[in-house]
Amino acid sequence: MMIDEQGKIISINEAFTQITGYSPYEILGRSPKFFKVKKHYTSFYRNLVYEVLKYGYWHGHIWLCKKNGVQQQYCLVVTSIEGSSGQKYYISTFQDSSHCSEQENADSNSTNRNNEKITYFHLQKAMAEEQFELHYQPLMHITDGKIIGLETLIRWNHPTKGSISPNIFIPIAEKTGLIIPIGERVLKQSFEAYQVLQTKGSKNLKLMINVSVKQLEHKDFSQFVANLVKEYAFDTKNIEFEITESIFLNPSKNVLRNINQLRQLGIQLSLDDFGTGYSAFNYLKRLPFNTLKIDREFIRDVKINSTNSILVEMMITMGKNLGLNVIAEGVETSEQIDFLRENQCEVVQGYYYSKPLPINDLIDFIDNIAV
Ligand SMILES: [Ca+2]
Repeated sequence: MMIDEQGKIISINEAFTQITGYSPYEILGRSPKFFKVKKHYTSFYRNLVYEVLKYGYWHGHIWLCKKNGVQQQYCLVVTSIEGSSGQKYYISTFQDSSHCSEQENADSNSTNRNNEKITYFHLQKAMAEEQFELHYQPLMHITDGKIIGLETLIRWNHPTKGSISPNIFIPIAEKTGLIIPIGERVLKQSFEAYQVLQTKGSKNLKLMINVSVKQLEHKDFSQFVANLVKEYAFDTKNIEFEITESIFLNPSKNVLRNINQLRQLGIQLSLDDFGTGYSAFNYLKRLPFNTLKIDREFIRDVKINSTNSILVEMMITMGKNLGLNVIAEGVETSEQIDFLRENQCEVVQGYYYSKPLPINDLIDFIDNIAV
């Protein structure tokens, strides 16, 4: 997490989101006071700030409240650095306290196991009580501002803990095997929503659905999809499955067979969160992808971070040279749109156009563009 001289959070990394459950949208621009918990006296925080300002460094244990309401102790290190024109920045990194000492390691592991058990139980309950909800984020063409498709995103509306990020519960769903029934439900509901859009007159939109490698490892996955395609009688060329780069780590026979069969069904494949994972560019030719989705991490500060702007340019050029569609994720500002336009990346997704919407709001959104 990076904080500027005015005490505003200006950058977080993906690990931060994974640990806390907060996305950049919820955190950027806020004060670190956001994470205060009652377990610490005000003097604790005052002392921390004093030491960072005086010595440029602080480390110690700190309790933080994650988005799901769970308070956890971390090892925090804060260091101050100076920017090129003399302005100060503060970098805070925190690690699970288990990394701090062996004894704490043992304690924390058993706590983690308990958390997992609770979450597994909660996930099952969430399925039974239909606490999952699908939202759909529009994919937009920047030259004419028309919608060309949508990505299905899952939410967990917990009755007491509120909205829980998929970053928190999908890894547990994957670990426990619950990703199979959850993924099936996501597919079925997405198809239903897509059918609604078609009856409302939105034909030929691209339907993009996130598919976990764990789903692809299941031997019956492509058969399940084939049955669904038959049931809904969609033109499969409009259906695209988003898969992350972890697919390249020793894909099993089942994964390769499922991918083949999905391709035979006419389903397109998209490489999701491109740039964050394992893929050396030459991996790209190994599996038959149609689309690259450039991860939001690169898009976010593309106008202020020259490394990222070079990387994004490269990704766009490379994707196009390989004959792939290129989509930029997490687009929020007109500056980013300008940059992407200059670099011929025409399809984008992000808050600049729309956040993920429930199906009825998506229908309104489409109607409003059409007017
Ligand atoms: Ca995705």
